[in-house]
Amino acid sequence: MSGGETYYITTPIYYVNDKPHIGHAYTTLACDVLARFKRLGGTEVKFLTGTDEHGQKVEKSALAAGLSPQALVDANSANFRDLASHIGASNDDFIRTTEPRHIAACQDLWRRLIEGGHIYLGHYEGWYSVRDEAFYGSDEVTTGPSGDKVGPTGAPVEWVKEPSYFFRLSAWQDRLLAYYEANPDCIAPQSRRNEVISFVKRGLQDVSVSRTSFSWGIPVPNDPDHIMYVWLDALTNYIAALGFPRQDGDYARFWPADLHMVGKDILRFHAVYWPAFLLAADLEPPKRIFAHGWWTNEGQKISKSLGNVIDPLTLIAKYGLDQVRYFLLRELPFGNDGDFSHRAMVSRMNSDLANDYGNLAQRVLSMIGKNCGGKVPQAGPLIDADEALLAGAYGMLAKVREALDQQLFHEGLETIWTVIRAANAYVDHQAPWALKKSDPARMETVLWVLAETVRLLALMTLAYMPDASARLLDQLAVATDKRDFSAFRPEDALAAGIILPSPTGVFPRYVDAEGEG
Ligand code: ME8
Repeated sequence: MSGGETYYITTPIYYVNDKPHIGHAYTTLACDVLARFKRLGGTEVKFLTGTDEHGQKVEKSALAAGLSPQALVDANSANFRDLASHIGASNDDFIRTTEPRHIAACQDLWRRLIEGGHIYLGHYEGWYSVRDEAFYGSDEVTTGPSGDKVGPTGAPVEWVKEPSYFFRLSAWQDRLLAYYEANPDCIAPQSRRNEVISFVKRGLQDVSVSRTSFSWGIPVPNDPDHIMYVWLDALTNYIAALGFPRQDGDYARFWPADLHMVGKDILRFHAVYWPAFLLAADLEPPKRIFAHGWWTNEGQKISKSLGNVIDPLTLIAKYGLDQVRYFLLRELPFGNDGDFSHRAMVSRMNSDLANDYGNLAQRVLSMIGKNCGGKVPQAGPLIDADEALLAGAYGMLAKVREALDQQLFHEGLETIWTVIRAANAYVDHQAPWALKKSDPARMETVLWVLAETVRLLALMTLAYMPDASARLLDQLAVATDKRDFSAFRPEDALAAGIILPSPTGVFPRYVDAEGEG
């Protein structure tokens, strides 16, 4: 595949002191859909996720748990690796910041920044939040409800005073603004881009990039009293996974990243610090950073202290993997904040999946089973209604691709559901059950048009709901080498006479113990 189109997509690397929750699952899932969709289109994809294992927060958690930091990160990193596989993520790599390849990349980046005169030794005195692993200015710190000082996120801050290396971020304002200007799509959504630009326009201060008051981090080259600030360390994972400091191989093929997917909480690190570090080191900044919104649970902020953290594995066990994947990407416009509720989940599951999509497939496949001897029917001449449905179905690919190129997952699904709804209306109008006696040839045509539409729908939903879509393709006896977008054309349409397995439903209705749904 070398020489063809490539796509490099990354999730944030998650802090290991937390247990994986729905928010982490959401970001990884969004990346997974894009990675799968691109692969189906023949693009060579690298999809990276991993864990962020250094920093004061981890050191503190380990101490509290009576473990060495390494033992803690080994145990907890595995939870995130498992999460990726439980939500069906097709990541090509999983990076841990305690790995030698990552440490080597950070130290090399540091050397480049020192050699370029972008880092100098000074003294840091100011506020630091261990929970956010972030430095805050006095103007960002307020007194919280319990009388303690808190940062803008509500996390406690403490006053720290220590020798520190600084990155000369203040020198990068104009070059960052020029980068945003020259690359209008590099930060999305637009409202977030505007926020970043106005933040940079207000002026940038140099950032502290090393710590001396604890030791769980990557040693600064030639100054072992210092460890690197965890964000400089963490951001470097995106190039470490490509083999940096080597600049051949994967680095040459995949850098700059096509997309860093992040939550809105960490946009500033990705859209301001990271491009500045890269530009200073003479490396290219990423092509695009998308900051999505935050989920709440039944209207409340999700937090460990409120005890309302949603465990993705519990959700999957309760509703099903494809159902959860569908819900998370359909329920809200990607980029907005949203609320998780049992009611909304069940409503999507029953109305969109069971009633619309599942029922369409089930009706068509069982009518073929009963009336066409379980074989793909033979299409006769097509009438306008047939052509219209098929044209809509073949037209989906370009529209969904356009939506996904802008990370508009919900719009991609809306396009697909327009065809599902049209197909259900077509079944009602054409009434193939009534044609069985009056015009069996026409019945075959109608059922063929529908089966071909279901084939296209199943190809279209493969990236979002891989298991259910594959089961639909199984039921249409679609060969494994015809399960990508090269087969999304009339030349690869279902051929009459092929024997189909007996149909089984793929989207069950959800019925609550309390009778809800
Ligand atoms: O910030 N809703 O790691 P982290 C939606 N290690 N998404 C959510 C969410 C919610 N309620 N909660 C978390 C870090 N997320 C750093 C990143 S990258 C070089 C270093 C998702 O474990 C969202 O993507 O706190 C958010 O940005 C990320 O988890 C934060 O993960």
